[in-house]
Amino acid sequence: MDDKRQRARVQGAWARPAKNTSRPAPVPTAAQPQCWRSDQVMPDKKFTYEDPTEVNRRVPEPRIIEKEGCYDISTAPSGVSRLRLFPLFIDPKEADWMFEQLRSEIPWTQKTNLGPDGPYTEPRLTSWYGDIPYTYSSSTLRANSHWHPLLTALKDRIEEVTGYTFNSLLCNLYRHEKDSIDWHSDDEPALRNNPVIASLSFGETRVFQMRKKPPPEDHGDYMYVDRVHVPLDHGSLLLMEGATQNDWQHRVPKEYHDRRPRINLTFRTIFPN
Ligand SMILES: O=C(O)CCC(=O)C(=O)O
Repeated sequence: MDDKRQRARVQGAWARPAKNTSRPAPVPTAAQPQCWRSDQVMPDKKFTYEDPTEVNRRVPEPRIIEKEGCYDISTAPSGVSRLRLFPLFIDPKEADWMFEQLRSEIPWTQKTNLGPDGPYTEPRLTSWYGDIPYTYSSSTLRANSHWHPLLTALKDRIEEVTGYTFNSLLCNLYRHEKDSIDWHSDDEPALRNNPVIASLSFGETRVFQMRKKPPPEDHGDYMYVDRVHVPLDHGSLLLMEGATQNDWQHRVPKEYHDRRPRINLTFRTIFPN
């Protein structure tokens, strides 16, 4: 990325003419123009190099994760941030009919949040399953306490494979390329410290982007942070564990060419109070 801040700040300066020069520089007089003719001798000058005062920082290329595996994306005092990707968690044929059922049978709604510039409607549809309502961005999603049987079956299958248990689910429907979710971490107090999030995707592939939170000395500047991109395909499962929600943010950005609908289910564990 071309950015002014990327340029090396090399400082140099024209040194003054050496004191004991054998060729004295001609002094311009009123009769002489204030420029040098080709037959005149230039004053003896040297270019002196000084070390750059600032380190040249590069914007790192995003790391692309698309193969099945377990990836430690960072290690910090807060712990290891770990992703586990299962690209074909659901067989594509099975995923096809699941997608259709979820799209038509989940009670989708469009939530209105309160941001710094006032209320705004989310650019996607959502539905929340759990024992208690879910509050984020200063507004609350009513809980569907009666789980759709397909959602229960998917939760059971994920619990069996991962060894984790979940009691809540946020469903997201991205209707087209303009639907998105902005940078955030799943770090609401009700999720407690180091929550495990299991994210199951159906339909159109969209890129799940992650960026590491910057160190305090960068004062909230995300320019040079590490980035990870995970294209989430039809039937894929992504598990986020450890310090991932503490140390990283994620989003699914808008796209600029046609995209078919996509459903994402994020299973979580909510602790009341
Ligand atoms: O759609 C996705 O893959 C991400 C959803 C998400 O970030 C969330 O529900 O918090």
